[in-house]
Amino acid sequence: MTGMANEIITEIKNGIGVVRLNRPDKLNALNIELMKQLVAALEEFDADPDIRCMLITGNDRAFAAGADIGEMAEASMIEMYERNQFERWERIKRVRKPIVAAASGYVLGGGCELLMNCDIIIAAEGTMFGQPEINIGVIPGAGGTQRLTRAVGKARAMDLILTGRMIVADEALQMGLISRVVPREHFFEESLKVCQELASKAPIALRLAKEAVLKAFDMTLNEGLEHERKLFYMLFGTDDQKEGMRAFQEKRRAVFVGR
Ligand code: CO8
Repeated sequence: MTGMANEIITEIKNGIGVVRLNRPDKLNALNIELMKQLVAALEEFDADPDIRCMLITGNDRAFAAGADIGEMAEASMIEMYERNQFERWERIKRVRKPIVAAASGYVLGGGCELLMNCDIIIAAEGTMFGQPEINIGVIPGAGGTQRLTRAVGKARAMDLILTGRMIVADEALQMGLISRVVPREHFFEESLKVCQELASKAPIALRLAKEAVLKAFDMTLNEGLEHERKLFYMLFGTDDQKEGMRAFQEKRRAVFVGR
C-alpha cells in the first residue's frame, strides 16, 4: 500500500509502516497539517495487525527543520493556546509499536522533538541537530527541555537549549541523543534493515519492552522494576514466549506470530 496525503508519503514494506515527511522545499518544517497527517498515519499503523514497526524519515537535506515558523510568527498567545497543537504530539507518545527514525540533514527544534519521540534513532553522518528556538525568541514547546535533558543530562541540554547551537551526528551519538550513525549514502536502507530486524521479533514482547523502557522516565526505580516484572510475567501468557524458548532449546530459529 502506498498513500500520499500532501505533507507526508506513507508506504507499507514487509510489515513496516514507513512515513516520509514531504515538504522538501521547506526543509520539512512541521506545519499543523503535516502533524495531523503524521499522527493519523502512526495511529493507523499502530492499529494494523500486519504492521510490526514504523519508520519515520525525511530526505537527504532535512529530517525536519522545526515547527513551521510561518504558522506561528504572528499568532497571539490565545491563538496558540486555542490551537492546542501539543495534544496531537501527546498522541505520538501513546503509539505502542516501536518507531525508528532515519534522519539526515537538519533535525532542528520541533524536528528534534519529533525525533526524541522515536525509539531507535539512526542518523546519516553529518546530520545536524539542535534546539534553536532561543534564536527566534522562544523555547522548545514539544518536549525539548524535558526529553533532551533526560537524554543527554542537564549540562549538555542547557548548553544546547540556551545557545541554540547545532551539533553533528557523531557528537549527538556520543551524548546519547541518537542510537547509531551510518554512512550518508544509505541511511534509509540501513534504517529499514533495523526495522526488518524488529519485524522478526515477537510483536507483543516488542511493545511491552518499549512500554517498560519509557516507564523509566515516569516512575521511581522501584515502581519501574515492579512494572517491568508484571510485563515480564504477562509475556508468559503468549504463544510467542513458548515458541521463542522452545526454538532456543531445539536450536532452530523462532517464528513469532504475535499471540
Ligand atoms: N519553518 C518554516 N520554514 C522553514 C523552516 C521552519 N522551521 N526552516 C526552513 N524553512 C524554509 C525557509 O524559509 C526556506 O523557504 P523559502 O525557500 O520559501 O524561503 C526553505 O525552508 C529553505 O530554508 P533556507 O533557505 O533557510 O535554507 P538554508 O540552507 O539557508 O538554512 C537552516 C537552513 C539553517 C535550517 C534554516 O532554514 C533555519 O535556520 N531554519 C529554522 C530553524 C529553526 O529555527 N527551527 C525551530 C523552529 S521553532 C520550533 O521548532 C518550536 C517547536 C515547538 C513545537 C512545535 C509545535 C508547533
